[in-house]
Amino acid sequence: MYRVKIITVFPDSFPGTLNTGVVGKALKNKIWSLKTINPRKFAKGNYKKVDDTTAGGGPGMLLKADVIGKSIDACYKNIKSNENYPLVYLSPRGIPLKQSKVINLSKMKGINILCGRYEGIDQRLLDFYPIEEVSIGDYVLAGGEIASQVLVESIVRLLPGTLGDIESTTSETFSQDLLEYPQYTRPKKWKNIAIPEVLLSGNHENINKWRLKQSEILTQKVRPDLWKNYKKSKTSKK
Ligand code: 6GU
Repeated sequence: MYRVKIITVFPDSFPGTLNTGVVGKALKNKIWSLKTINPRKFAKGNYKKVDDTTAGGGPGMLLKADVIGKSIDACYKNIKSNENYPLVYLSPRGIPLKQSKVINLSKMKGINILCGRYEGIDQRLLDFYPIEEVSIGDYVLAGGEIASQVLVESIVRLLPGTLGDIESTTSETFSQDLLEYPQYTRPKKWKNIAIPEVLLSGNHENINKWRLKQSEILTQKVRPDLWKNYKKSKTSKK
């Protein structure tokens, strides 16, 4: 069972979308488990403060090192080797998430995730713990909760038993750098638009060729960055 622990000041956000579809089914089938840790549990005083103003002044509040530190320690309490349970901090400052990273994370025993909120966390947490800072894209969310669901869903769908055999074949080698080709289903004609003839031909060699070509055209057009990688890996594999 792949163990997911999430440190969040908004535990009500979970399981959220992670309870639906194949990922929710995998949760029920115990392919993975989910636990949230609310830092407030470790906060002191009447107000149970988890955040405070930034040293040096300026706007916003930071999650406190003492409270978050205790939350991280709680995640690792019953874990023998930390190496199999990486600690990921979700923040817009992190390394952009890629499928290659998702694949690596899916091969671990589990993951501990810290969701950022407010202006971020005390820098000493990042210096003290082996934290991987990860971003899900170049835009700013109000917190890491939705980002963590993105990350967990991308991992769980790769775990053995989550997807059927048919679906699981698409994450192969350098198809990773290509966008998916256009797909069609019945009716054969819709608003007077027909399904491309080759797809109805029954000739699988031609169909595969057509699909690859369409993927290449699309990738070249909308993702020149992926297209560059694809061409590079294609020539190096020849
Ligand atoms: Cl992981 N967190 C926040 N707050 N904003 C983001 C993000 C994460 N990734 C992209 N934007």
